[in-house]
Amino acid sequence: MPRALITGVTGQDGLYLSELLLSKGYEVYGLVRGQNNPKIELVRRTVPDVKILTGDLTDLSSLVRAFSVSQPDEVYNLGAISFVAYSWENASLTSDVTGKGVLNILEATRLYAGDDISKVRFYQASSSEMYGKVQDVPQKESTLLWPRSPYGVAKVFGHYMTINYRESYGLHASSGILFNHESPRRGPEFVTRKVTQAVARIKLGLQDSVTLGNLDAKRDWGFAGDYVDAMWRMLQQPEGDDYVVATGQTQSIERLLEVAFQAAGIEDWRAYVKQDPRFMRPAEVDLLIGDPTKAREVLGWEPKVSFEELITMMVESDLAEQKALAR
Ligand code: NDP
Ligand code: GDR
Repeated sequence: MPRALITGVTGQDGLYLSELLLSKGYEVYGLVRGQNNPKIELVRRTVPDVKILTGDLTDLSSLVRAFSVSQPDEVYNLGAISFVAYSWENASLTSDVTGKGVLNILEATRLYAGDDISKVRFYQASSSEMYGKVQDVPQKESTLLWPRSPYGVAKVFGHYMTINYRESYGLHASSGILFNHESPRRGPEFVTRKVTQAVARIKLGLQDSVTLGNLDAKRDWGFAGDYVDAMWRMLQQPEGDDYVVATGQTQSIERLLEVAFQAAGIEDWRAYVKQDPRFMRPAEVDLLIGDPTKAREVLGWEPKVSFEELITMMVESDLAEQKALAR
């Protein structure tokens, strides 16, 4: 039975990846940070077969212990401070967790492997935010990185450190440059879920409007359940490498609003949307659209859920959740 260690198991991707690996017969260990982390219950309820370990990406010895207990064949580093807006307010912490945390887990991986670096494979959750002020349209693996937030800068550090461990030590290390991916499990701080949750509450008469920031930004949005499959596929290749994972299509926030409100049977979204500079960012990433050709050709990966299906799925899930809460 192959063994996997996942950091960030309490997050959106951690839950989907746990389900995928368990369905493939893996023994799955999940790293959970903090004392009495409330999300531990979510993991226990959603994926009860995951074995929970305590640890933090900023604490190398906790990572070394997690490796020693789990003895993994595959490591998926999904843990991060992942909210871009928050990263300006907590830039140093974001650098420590999202950036230097990658070095810590790479080092723990190398210490665990000892003389046999081939005994473990490593996945790093890199991000399209690294492209920032985009230098190519669409963005591909070779596109110059130009991050626009402390989060993006920290991810660039993690990305290059992953490549460096591959080149320096021969570690089977892959960096998945994933574009935005969403689901009913998406945190409510991110724009898709903020919108679908608000649409559900507006439809049920629990809220009058939703207040957003920049409506012009464009993102390449896919379904998280599809994207964790690409992570797994990367670690099944003969060599580690870097891959863009994206749909190849981009949508504006305005289009997101149109689709989400329509999914709840509301045609005129403009009547319910306000803007506030509070939600604008010091530097914006205006346009993301990925070129997933390499992932398709090498990994045989393709997204299965369309943007419209994704947003409709999220609105329906939020309607059910809000109805249950209002009862
Ligand atoms: P989430 O924000 O849902 O999950 C982040 C996870 O990281 C949580 O489990 C969180 O734990 C954990 N974490 C935070 N701080 C630490 C720490 N100090 N030590 C250990 N773990 C920590 O993110 P997603 O699931 O959406 O994303 C997974 C990864 O992929 C992240 O690295 C993200 O940056 C990256 N990514 C995501 C994309 C997306 O569109 N979703 C696109 C590209 C990359 P806790 O619950 O305790 O806070
Ligand atoms: P992003 O996702 O920054 O792309 O990072 P987010 O959903 O936060 O923002 C997307 C775009 O929407 C605009 N926006 C708003 N965003 C939020 N959160 N709230 C608002 O009210 C709002 N109004 C407009 C933003 O300005 C932005 O342009 C996500 C995270 O998952 C990262 O961890 C990941 O690396 C990238 O996707 C790829």
